[in-house]
Amino acid sequence: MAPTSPRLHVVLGDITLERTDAIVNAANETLLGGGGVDGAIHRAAGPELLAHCRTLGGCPTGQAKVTPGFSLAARWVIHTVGPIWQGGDRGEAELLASCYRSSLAAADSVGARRVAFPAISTGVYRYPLAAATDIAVSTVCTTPTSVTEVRFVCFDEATRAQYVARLG
Ligand code: AR6
Repeated sequence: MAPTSPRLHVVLGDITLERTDAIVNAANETLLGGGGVDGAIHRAAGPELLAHCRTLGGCPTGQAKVTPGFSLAARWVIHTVGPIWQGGDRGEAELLASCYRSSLAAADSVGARRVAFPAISTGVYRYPLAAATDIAVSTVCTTPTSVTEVRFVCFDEATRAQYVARLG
């Protein structure tokens, strides 16, 4: 049977507290941690996550790699690397869409059915929020996947409002 689109939810909160199959990390190409949601996920997962990430050899922008969640409530962490916004003519939109597609494929590879996403690239990487939100929602809605539930976990009200405006 062909997979149907996942059910979509928008929540305000801290993604490290999500009790779900997999949370997505907005990482950088080293996969060795950083600030923002990446730092929060590493702190909450514990040092085993960094030790595991050291074995992965990094991750190119637009792709994703999956690890266990270690001390997190989530079983898996899907690490994806969003594009740094450079004005919009450096393939940023396609790379951001690729993050969402690759993360859903990574979820499928480990059988994760419920996945939580942060607003990839919209923090330190400065991707304009409205455009990033359009890509997040449209890509998740059009990518074939066995994931049944996607939660967009927003860290601030401005982000939540953007997702709500798109999802109704
Ligand atoms: N839960 C949910 N969302 C969060 C959390 C949290 N605990 N913390 C921050 N956010 P950013 P990027 C939101 O900067 O733009 C790191 O240093 C945040 O408010 O974390 O993809 C990496 O190592 C924003 O809406 O990720 C890379 O070097 C969103 O998550 C670089 O930052 C993304 O912001 C990646 O930059």
